[in-house]
Amino acid sequence: MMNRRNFFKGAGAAAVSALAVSRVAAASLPEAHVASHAGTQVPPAPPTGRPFNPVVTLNGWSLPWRMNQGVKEFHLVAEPVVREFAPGMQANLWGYNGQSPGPTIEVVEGDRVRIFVTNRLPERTSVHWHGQRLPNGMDGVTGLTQPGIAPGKTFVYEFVARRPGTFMYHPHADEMTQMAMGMMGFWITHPKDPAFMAVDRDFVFLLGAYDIEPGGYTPKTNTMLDFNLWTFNSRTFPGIDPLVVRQGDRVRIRAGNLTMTNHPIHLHGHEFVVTGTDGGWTPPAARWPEITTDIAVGQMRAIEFVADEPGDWAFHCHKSHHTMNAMGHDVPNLIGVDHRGVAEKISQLVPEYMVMGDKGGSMDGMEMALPDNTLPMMTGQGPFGGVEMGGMFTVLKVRKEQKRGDYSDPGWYRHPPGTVAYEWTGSLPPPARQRDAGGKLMPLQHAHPVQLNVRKPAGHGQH
Ligand SMILES: [Cu+2]
Repeated sequence: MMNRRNFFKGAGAAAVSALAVSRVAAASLPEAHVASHAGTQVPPAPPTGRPFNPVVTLNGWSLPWRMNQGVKEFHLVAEPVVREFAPGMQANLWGYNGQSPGPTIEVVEGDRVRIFVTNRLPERTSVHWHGQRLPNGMDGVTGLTQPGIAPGKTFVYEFVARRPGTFMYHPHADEMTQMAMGMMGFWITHPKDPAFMAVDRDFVFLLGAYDIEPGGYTPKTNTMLDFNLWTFNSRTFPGIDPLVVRQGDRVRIRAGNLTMTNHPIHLHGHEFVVTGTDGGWTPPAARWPEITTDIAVGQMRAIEFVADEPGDWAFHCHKSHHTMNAMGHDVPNLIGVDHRGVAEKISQLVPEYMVMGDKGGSMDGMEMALPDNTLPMMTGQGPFGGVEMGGMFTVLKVRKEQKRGDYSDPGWYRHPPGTVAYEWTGSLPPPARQRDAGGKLMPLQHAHPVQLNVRKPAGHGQH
């Protein structure tokens, strides 16, 4: 169960004064829309303002607005939230309007935009509109271009969305803490002409990293490198929704990176081109085909491809530790070590001792008792068994029968007969095998004896 007491302790005073503010400003503040579940919410066609093709935020949503004398008005509320990373694990994060990441803001090139930002955090904040052309005083850098927004206060940002493209928003106040707690969101400025660079499906998400002790609920905000939860939009596989598309669709996926490291994002079964970066659309002559594109810290990338190969295609970060969940980083490599006999002896001393990893790291089929509120390191059941993935991993589902605009999960792919890898049970020719270990330069002299280094548990006396 969640412990909500600690969670609200710090924010209590802020919540009270925020109430006072909203009473005073009730007449002029637009409604602060809130999302309470972590499923992908496909936005409707824009009800007011200029037309555009909305994006689909993976496990997220787009913030509704109101038009006020030609100005598009949004209301962001910075506040503590509870985010489910995947079924079985929730975290105390900070976010916007009930969620981390915050809702996606969608506007059209040339729109005058007014954003009310209410701070319900226990400390000051600000919002930086990452990548935008705007008046300097609207850039959201606490101390440099504005005072911090104190708890309970509401600030107004107003500018014209001059440049179409892919943007992010995040605090520029106590950033280490606030971004490590999940404060970030996506911003799309659509082109004036809805036909420009039009695609059939346009997905967006932010890359995230958290360090949450197994069994814990709150990220450790001082962590610089050793994170243990790697997320798309603060979700980990199998909690990340699939990217569902119709065969033949032109698909765009936009991702932004607000973690502390780079993420080589990799798509199976298709080649894509990078059509957009932080700075805008990539000129067609400057695009080249790729299957993996690295997204550095603070960057955004838009990739595009035609989804012409039906199937369930893996889509993930290619750092293999980023497709794993918490635990297991400090374990020595025991592949090839024969534990027979040893395990029994150790078990007499340490009753809960368990041999791990002598045949590789596979956790498939292994039932382990985990602390409450923890995700298995590698998880997810597919049609052929355990997928052994976590973290930054999901599936691009390409289906012929999928209707235009339908994002509902079609289930697992049904492979045509004879198109799945299968077990060979006939006779085998002898395999070709390299036997010359050193080549001409360093010929193999003799077989080396195997050296085994034994580690002793720390603090157990002499060797
Ligand atoms: Cu990664």
